[in-house]
Amino acid sequence: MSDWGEIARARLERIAQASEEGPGVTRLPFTSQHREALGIIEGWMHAAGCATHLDAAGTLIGRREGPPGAPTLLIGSHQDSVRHGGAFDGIMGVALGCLALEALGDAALPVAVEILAFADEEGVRFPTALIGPRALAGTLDPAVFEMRDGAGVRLADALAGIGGDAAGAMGLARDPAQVAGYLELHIEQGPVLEAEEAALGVVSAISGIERHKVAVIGEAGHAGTVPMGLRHDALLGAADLVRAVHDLACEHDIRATVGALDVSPNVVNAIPARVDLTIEIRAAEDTARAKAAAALGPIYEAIAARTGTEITREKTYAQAAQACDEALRAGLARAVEAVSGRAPVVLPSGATHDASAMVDLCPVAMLFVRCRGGISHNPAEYASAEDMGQAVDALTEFLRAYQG
Ligand code: HGY
Ligand code: MN
Ligand code: MN
Ligand code: MN
Repeated sequence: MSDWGEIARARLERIAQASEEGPGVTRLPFTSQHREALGIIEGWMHAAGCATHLDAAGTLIGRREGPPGAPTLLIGSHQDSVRHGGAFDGIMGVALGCLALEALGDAALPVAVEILAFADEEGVRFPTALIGPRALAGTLDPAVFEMRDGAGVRLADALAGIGGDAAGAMGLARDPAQVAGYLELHIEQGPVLEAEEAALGVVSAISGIERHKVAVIGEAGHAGTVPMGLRHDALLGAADLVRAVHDLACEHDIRATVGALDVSPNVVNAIPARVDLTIEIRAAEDTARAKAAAALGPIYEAIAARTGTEITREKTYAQAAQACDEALRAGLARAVEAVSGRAPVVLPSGATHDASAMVDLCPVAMLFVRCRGGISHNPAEYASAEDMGQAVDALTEFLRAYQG
């Protein structure tokens, strides 16, 4: 095992402390935890021989110069986590990118290299995500800066709090001719590599995703006096909907989740008046996702009629499915084979990533690292030092062989 895996383990253990209290890692964008993490990541980038700066979208960039006028190869992932998430999702890709550059030493490359630590991929604090990659790709919608978090803080103000600048972020679009491509190393967050007994995998495509905000509106009433047949129980409607979403996903062979649900008035002796919930749909093909989303309409109508409720919905987010670049994939596959002695597992990504937005700027490719038990978005998320060491070796090998 290369020492790089051991160094990665220690660094990730350290940066996991840059978190709110509570189980696992909670490091949301533009917070004091994010600021603490930036200081640590800057050290990683300096150790890799990079000059660093924070761009206006809150992305920390470590740059290693290449030949004059050469394009730049981007390597990165996100620094933020979900609430009480794991210590590897996102940040591991930043750490391993820095270590591969460190391992490379002063070997000449035909390109410049930038390591990118994006501020916000999870979209947990604000109802948007991917600000950093979208700024670089020139696809950032300025409206996102007016969005507010649960405490009413404007995104623009939170961004300014760590030294970013909304107006400046709108001017960060890179010239595609100057970008050779984008690589993202990421924990698999699923069970496939473990089942295949493989440390590393090369990603074929990244699933598309859409999110809906749904309200089931019934009528509050006394839990003791209203007969069952006369109720308009919002939670009964929501319960039917949760089951219907599950069954729809199984039928369409896609993934759909009711992840958040809020009952009001949420008291023991009142019939629920209203339930607010989210529905998230993911699929490797956008047509499959659209078909499943369209099937929700009649489901809402049937449940509303059956339970005497009204159901409203709003699509709040969508990201198209993205294929990874063949040439970059082939380079990663050769590198994985060189360091592991076996052709890599090739698999789709059910999770979305910063790469999903970078594809609007340049060719992208992803290297997955085995995830114990396929557990992620959970404090138990784990990648072994050995597998991380192999990922660093593979990325170093990729860079050594890279012809631009
Ligand atoms: O939700 C996702 O797929 C990613 O982890 N944000
Ligand atoms: Mn991630
Ligand atoms: Mn995640
Ligand atoms: Mn990502």
